[in-house]
Amino acid sequence: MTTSNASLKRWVDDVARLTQPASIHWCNGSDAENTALIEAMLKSGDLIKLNQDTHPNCYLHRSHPSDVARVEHLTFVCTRNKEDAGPNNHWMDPTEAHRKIDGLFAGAMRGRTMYVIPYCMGPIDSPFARCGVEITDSPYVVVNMRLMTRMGDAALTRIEREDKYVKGLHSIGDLDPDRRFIMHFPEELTIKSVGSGYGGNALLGKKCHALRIASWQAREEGWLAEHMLLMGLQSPEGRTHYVAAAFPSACGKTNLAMLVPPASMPGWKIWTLGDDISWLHVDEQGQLRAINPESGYFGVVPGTNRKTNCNAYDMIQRDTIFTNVALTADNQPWWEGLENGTPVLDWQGKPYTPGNGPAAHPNSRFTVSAKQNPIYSTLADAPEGVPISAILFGGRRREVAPLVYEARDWAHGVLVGAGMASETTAAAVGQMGVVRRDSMAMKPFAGYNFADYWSHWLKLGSGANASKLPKIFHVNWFRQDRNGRFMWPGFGENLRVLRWITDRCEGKVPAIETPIGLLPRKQDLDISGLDMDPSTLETLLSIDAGAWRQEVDAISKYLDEYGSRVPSQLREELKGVAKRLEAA
Ligand code: SAT
Ligand code: MN
Repeated sequence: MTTSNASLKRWVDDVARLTQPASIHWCNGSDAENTALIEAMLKSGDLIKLNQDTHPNCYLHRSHPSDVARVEHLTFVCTRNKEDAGPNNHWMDPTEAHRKIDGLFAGAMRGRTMYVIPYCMGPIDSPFARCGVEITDSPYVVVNMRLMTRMGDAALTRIEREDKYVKGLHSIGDLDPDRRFIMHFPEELTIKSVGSGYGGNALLGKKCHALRIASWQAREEGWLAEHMLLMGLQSPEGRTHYVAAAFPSACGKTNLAMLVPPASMPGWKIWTLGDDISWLHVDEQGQLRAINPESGYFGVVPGTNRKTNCNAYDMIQRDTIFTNVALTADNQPWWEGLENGTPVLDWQGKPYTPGNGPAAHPNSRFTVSAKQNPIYSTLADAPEGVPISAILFGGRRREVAPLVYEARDWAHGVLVGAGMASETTAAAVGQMGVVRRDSMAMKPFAGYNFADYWSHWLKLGSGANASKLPKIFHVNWFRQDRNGRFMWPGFGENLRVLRWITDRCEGKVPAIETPIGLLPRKQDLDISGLDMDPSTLETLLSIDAGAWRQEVDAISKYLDEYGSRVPSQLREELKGVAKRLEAA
């Protein structure tokens, strides 16, 4: 197989000349192709067959022990002008970056097959979808991309028609962390990644394309590419609100997107459209709409069980690729938080010894088709996307941030998102549990200067055509008491908060004006049936003016890091909060 598109053909030839593969395989996305790849990986040891009686069509992949998470310090945005990448990104001059990484690609695929993967991010017939081609020497990447994107013939047809696509070049190289780089060239719609086979470093359609490159494209074209889950909330009366929510990696996006309503809220129904990325645009009626560019989930495994996320638990019992989980004696996948089974081999395949660290890697993952989700919304395939009623921002904050508050308007909401902070997690290499600013949960993913990104958000909301903008909220499920215990039960009970949010969207309940935004009245947030005393709810819904003054100072210093490019409107919004706090 090959292509009728001359530029694509030329690029593939050029890459082959550089990387010297033994053979080239154009991926068509068929079942037969997938089966053959899995067979080959079982033979090579890249995959391990799991217990097929309990987990039909499930496989385990063990990545290199030094290659288990995204590597932000090795991830670069290479723009001609350094300022365009901004202080939020590591930058390298594009000429220098190409030279450096092409050196690592030279001969990198010798003896290996080079796979050419045409893929589409978003419904194949959607005007908001965008295509890409990933070239890789990893069959594990191919089978994952098949689940995570619309990959194969239909995508290739669209690419040949449009003649515009993101070029992604990937090789696992020798997996030496000293020869590992993830480089983005947004001006050339190009990604080059070498030396890692893991998730966000290697599945280039995901974070590299659908966020870093897409955010750049989105600014040029007037839309938004965001690190947001996408879900529908259907009330007992049958009204459905669609909500997009930004949380940093490993802060519960997958769980929230698949929420199971608590017994206390009969008649509510949740629909999942996406668990990680949303592309948003203002339609001709001035309504903000969203599509999920992905077609699968690459979710955190540990902690997943019938109680925390029954939908995810059910869908990963078949046709799933597990990465870096532990194994039981009868070859079932095992992870911390699973209610049954005993691990005998840890994620590295070594005999499991309790006390020697977790059995499954904390960032172990499942890859599964979204269609396996029992509450999958078929609107995830709608070319026009869904109308958005509310945008949520949230992080892991053991203090300061209340359970929920509403921004006063769009511009204030942009400040709420820009000032977001969260404790770091195992999804990226580095220290865990440190609070850092993570604007809109995009710190690792915005493909350009955050200051310009905030301006773009403000501009999108002030456009004359944006008449039906969603409300913006901030939530924090992770508040802790003095003894380090979580104060809010989380998981399904989060629907109680989401109900308040939809009540606000429908104008059903008033809210309390505070210096930082609008908070629920206690009587509007139902805690009946929860083992929670009213004083806890009071704390969850209160604002410590002193702590917030410090927060405002911290946000102000953070904005200073972005210098004169910071939109003055954002500073004005922050001044407004400061002034209201002063008066409080
Ligand atoms: O590794 S990924 O970027 O794909 C997952 C995540 O960290 O959000
Ligand atoms: Mn993510």
